[in-house]
Amino acid sequence: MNKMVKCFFGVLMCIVLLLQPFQLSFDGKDQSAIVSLQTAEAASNLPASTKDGVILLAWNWSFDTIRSRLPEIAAAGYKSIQTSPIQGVKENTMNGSHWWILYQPINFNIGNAQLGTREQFRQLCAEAESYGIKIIVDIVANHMGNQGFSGPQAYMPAPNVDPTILNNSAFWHQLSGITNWNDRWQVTQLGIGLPDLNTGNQALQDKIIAFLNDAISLGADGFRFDAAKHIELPTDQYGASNFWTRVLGSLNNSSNLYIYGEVLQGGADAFAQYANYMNVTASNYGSNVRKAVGFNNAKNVNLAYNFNAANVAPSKLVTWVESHDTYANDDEISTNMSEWQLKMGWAIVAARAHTVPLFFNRPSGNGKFASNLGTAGNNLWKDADIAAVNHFHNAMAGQNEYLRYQGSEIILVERGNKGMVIANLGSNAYIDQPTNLTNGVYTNKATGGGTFTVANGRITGNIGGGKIAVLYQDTQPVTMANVTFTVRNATTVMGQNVYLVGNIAQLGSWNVNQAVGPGSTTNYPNWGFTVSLPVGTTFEYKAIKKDAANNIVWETGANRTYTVSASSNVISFDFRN
Ligand SMILES: [Ca+2]
Repeated sequence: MNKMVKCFFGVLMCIVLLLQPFQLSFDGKDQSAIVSLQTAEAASNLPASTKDGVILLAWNWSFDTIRSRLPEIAAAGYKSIQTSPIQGVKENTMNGSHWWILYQPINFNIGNAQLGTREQFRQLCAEAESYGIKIIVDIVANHMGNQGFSGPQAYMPAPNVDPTILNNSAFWHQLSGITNWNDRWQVTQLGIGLPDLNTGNQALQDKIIAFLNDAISLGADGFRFDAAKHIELPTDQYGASNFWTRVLGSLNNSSNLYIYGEVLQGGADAFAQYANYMNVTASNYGSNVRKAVGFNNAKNVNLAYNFNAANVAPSKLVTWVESHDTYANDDEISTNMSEWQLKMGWAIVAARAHTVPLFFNRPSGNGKFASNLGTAGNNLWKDADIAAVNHFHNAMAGQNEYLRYQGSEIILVERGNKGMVIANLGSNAYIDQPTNLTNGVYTNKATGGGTFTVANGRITGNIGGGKIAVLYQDTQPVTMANVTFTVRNATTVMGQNVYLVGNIAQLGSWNVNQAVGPGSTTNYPNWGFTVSLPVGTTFEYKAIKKDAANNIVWETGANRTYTVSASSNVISFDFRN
């Protein structure tokens, strides 16, 4: 069934469910039946874990804003969503140009005016779970909000900082700023224009640990540590502490968390050392990708090869074309990049193996900060080409990469023998390159369209100027899920049993001789069945009563319908006499 038909069918199903609320009941923890139906297909196309997928940085989006967009986010292929910081902050402004307020916390509690409450955060995590989407939370643990922009006030805590933090002098480093960024002690022990917390203090660490575990208890799946470079390592020569080992070692469910630190490269960054404790941000690579696609530089795709990350394994790197800092900060490092440049950069970054690419969502509207805090940004994150590259990334999980170049304006990112993304920064071109791809004709899944042919170890085909080609065969692995049915109150006479029959092969294709059953009668007159079915399958079915002579009693009324979810599939209904 094609996608259009499926979508239309999904709408129909919702109406059916609304009209017949008592005929099907679902065992949903937090998700409704309707959500399960919408999510089934999307979730089945996302990889299992954050490290195999791509992250949407839903910058400044409130919890409710993110929650309302989950179907679109899943459909666009994002495995994970990174929130802005969720802690209480020093002001309640919603002015978009004051985004930095979210990086000026006053406590280690969940909830602020811009993003929402602790309960709204919980609801977001619960609903994201039903889509197979992970929630990564931005954590500000290096510093608190300050009193003013400049001078000594920049290093004084805001008066509304949690008094149990504000009034404990042991919780603060010296209240002055870094003057030498090549001095590791200064980088970790002095302020970055903000009052620096004494992150080596165990009682302060305990507050942070409790906060992180609270977020985990509500469903957080990982953390991005803001200004991680400014929190000392156990291996630092001066100013060392056990912050990272003790805090990260105290997290509940830690083996399932994705943790990365903002370790912007430059100065005394100790970049490779951080990678011993967490994943880290390949900020130099972002700079090179921006140059590669011609931003303030002559286009040169060869620049997009080297991660330039102090030999840290690519599997420990978070990559991006731009970050909220390069976009939003006063130095405007990437602010003037065009959407086309962003898209081409993303095609390269997200086509590659091993790293976890992060897509930054710019604010919507005209001007740098046109939209209010709490609202969604512009729509580039769900652009058809961006989504096609995301789906490619997901489908290629586990495949190694091989980068090829056709001149300085065309890059071919090949993954195993399964797929390839071609980004053409130049004019219309004929691709003719060696390849390891399996022989065949590949249809471009990006908007540029067209087909490419692989034969005799070469790939050939036409690509439009400034276009992306996303090439791979649709051989999605089928995920199976158990679906349990309980047919209630189906009383039978001697020799008669209850079966399920439906329009799919696993339910006999409406052939009563191949119906599933008889059901378990542990709780007669209820009949239980468990059937393993491919996730995403939509099917029609009915219960029947059948005796040894093959006399059939069909349920009355319309066929029942269901779509197999990736998570819970529990169906229970009364036999319609
Ligand atoms: Ca610090």
